[in-house]
Amino acid sequence: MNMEKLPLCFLIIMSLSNALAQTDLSGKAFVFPRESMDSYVTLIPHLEKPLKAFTVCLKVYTDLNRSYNLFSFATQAHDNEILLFHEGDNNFSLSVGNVRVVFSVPVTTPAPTHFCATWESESGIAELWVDGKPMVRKALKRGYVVEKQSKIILGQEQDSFGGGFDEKQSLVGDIGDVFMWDFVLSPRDINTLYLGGTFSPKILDWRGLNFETKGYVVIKHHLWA
Ligand SMILES: *[C@@H]1O[C@H](CO)[C@@H](O)[C@H](O)[C@H]1NC(C)=O
Ligand SMILES: *[C@@H]1O[C@H](CO)[C@@H](O)[C@H](O)[C@H]1NC(C)=O
Ligand SMILES: [Ca+2]
Repeated sequence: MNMEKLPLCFLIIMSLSNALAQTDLSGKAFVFPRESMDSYVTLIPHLEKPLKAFTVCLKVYTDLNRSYNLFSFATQAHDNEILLFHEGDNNFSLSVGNVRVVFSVPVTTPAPTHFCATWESESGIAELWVDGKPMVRKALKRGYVVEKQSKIILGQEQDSFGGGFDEKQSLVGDIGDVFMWDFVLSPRDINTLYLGGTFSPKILDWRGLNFETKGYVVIKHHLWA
């Protein structure tokens, strides 16, 4: 066999399967049109090593008043390895390694809202940015390392690895522009993202997303600019 042809063949097959597996969701959102305990989206990350820092950004549009999940990253050991969660009463929590800090967010009428949560092991500092504005930052799990063997789920909140859903914690509404980095983005970068700019994230990229949907989830044009 020709040694020059083999790698080329291989490359073409690899890029084809990549193209099939990854979807550019720019301009789109996942819509969860009704409450359920069996509709969700699993995101498959590019995560090669444990995390000593991260930034997760996403956009959500809902008129729910009750608690609901924004981003649920579970491991076998910790269902809330990373969790961004609305607790009710405009309290949003970020959990790392099953430990939670709560941010009180002044929200008025329902509007598409941009969130970025950041955490870094070295300082233990957790930040929550809402529509480009920082909440007061807090201490969370200093020295911890986030495990990489994970299930990332949108729409439902995991109480076990890939399961343990509660319909009263499901998202009803739209979610999109989900990105995740393995470092803490600077305030300037978070502002750029909020204003519609993009960077190339390593772990999750909305412009090349590997995902699976289950149940009643629809992909539609997003309702925000
Ligand atoms: C949301 O819940 C709060 C407190 O439970 C209540 O005062 C408020 O009217 C609710 N808002 C809506 C839109 O249901
Ligand atoms: C929201 O936070 C406030 C202030 O910490 C607290 O009094 C309230 O009980 C919290 N509400 C929920 C639903 O967690
Ligand atoms: Ca949980």
